[in-house]
Amino acid sequence: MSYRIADTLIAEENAGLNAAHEDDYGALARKLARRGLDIEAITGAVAGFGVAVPTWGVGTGGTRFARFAGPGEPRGIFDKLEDCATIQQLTRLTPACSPHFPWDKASDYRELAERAKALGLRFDAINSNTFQDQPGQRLSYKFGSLTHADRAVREQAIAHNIECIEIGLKLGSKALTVWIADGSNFPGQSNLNRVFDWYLESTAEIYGGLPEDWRLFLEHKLYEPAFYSTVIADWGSSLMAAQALGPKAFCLVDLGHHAASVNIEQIVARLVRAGRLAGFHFNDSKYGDDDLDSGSVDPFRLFLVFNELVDAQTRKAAGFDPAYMLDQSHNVTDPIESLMQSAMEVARAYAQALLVDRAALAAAQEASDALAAHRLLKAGFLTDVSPILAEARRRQGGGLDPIATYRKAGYRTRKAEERPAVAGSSSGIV
Ligand code: RM4
Ligand code: RM4
Ligand code: MN
Ligand code: MN
Repeated sequence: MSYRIADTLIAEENAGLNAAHEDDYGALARKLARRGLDIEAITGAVAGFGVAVPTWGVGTGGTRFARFAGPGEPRGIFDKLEDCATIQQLTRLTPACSPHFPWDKASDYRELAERAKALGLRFDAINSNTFQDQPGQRLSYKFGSLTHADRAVREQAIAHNIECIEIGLKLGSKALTVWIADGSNFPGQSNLNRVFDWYLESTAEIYGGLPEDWRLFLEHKLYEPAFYSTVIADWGSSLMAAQALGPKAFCLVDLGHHAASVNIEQIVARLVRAGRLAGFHFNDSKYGDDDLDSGSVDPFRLFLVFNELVDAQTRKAAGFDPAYMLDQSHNVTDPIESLMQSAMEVARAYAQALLVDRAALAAAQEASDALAAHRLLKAGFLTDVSPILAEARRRQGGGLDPIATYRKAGYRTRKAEERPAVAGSSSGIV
């Protein structure tokens, strides 16, 4: 039997923190009441919020220079599920995980689905991978996959995506996320229009293989690993493709996939308006696709994204049903701690955005009162909603201080004993 944190330990740890927590929650309730806000409504909304954990995030990540493995890393998808379940057990914010194939291949998907269910998890969007070659693979993706000049390579990449849908059906997933690394390193290396035609042709075949109730998430990224041009570099290309494909195709926003100064919240607003926002891969960055922990560098930007989302939710924007996922690389921390912290930061941004007085904001905007409008946003952002997050966790059996309880439990040490390091582990992104 592998080690799991006992619920009784969480209860004991919570008991020691509860008096201070209740004091803080009561104080925040009174403060919000003075602003005409009912804390219970916010706590209820946070309790209903979920963000999926990427299975590749529970392994230690690395850079193109090195990966410094940590102790007790998951050795395969079953270990990864256990770690994902631990994150959910303590935070109650991550009821689903988003798998990546072929990294998470299993010999028996029914067994995998049952294991996830027993751990209280479900599967969110399936991620395909045609950005690497796998051992024994017939044709190489070195010069592209869905947009390779050779039809046979394109067909192989399409077949992989169809296989991902088949696996996803067995796991109860309802979406496929396609991110391709295709692009070029030299001006002139590829015809910028021709490759887009191939992208549309290939994704149309994948789209044709979607079950009725599935969605296709198209993920754009500015650069890397291609450094001159990337086929689906931006939200404009992504939206053109989604609109060409049909109503089940949507545009996924990975926060790290834009030029450094791009206004991501405005992109979110445009995609909501077009009815094509798939959802998010949350992370943070300073320079590029850094895959740093959500909210660690620029929590205000995360808040501004949620400000757009709450705006859309409040006015019941047509077709608005975003999927929330984390997509991070944990190079210097315990991935479980980073993922717990990140899920809480994402929920924090949501709670802060819920505090914004939208009627007053609309009035300030109508009156062209720029400073008043800005102060209304800041009032949400600057409120410490930690007691709300803690209360939402506590009510669902989670930890008042998840990271402290995780450390107290000695989970990682126990896993280091149970999971001897294996060569060539599929953990983490390098
Ligand atoms: C670094 C740096 C060093 C080089 C390594 C491989 O980015 O440029 O000079 O030794 O790469
Ligand atoms: C990419 C992109 C994809 C993720 C891979 C591992 O940069 O963000 O979503 O699947 O990394
Ligand atoms: Mn991503
Ligand atoms: Mn990325």
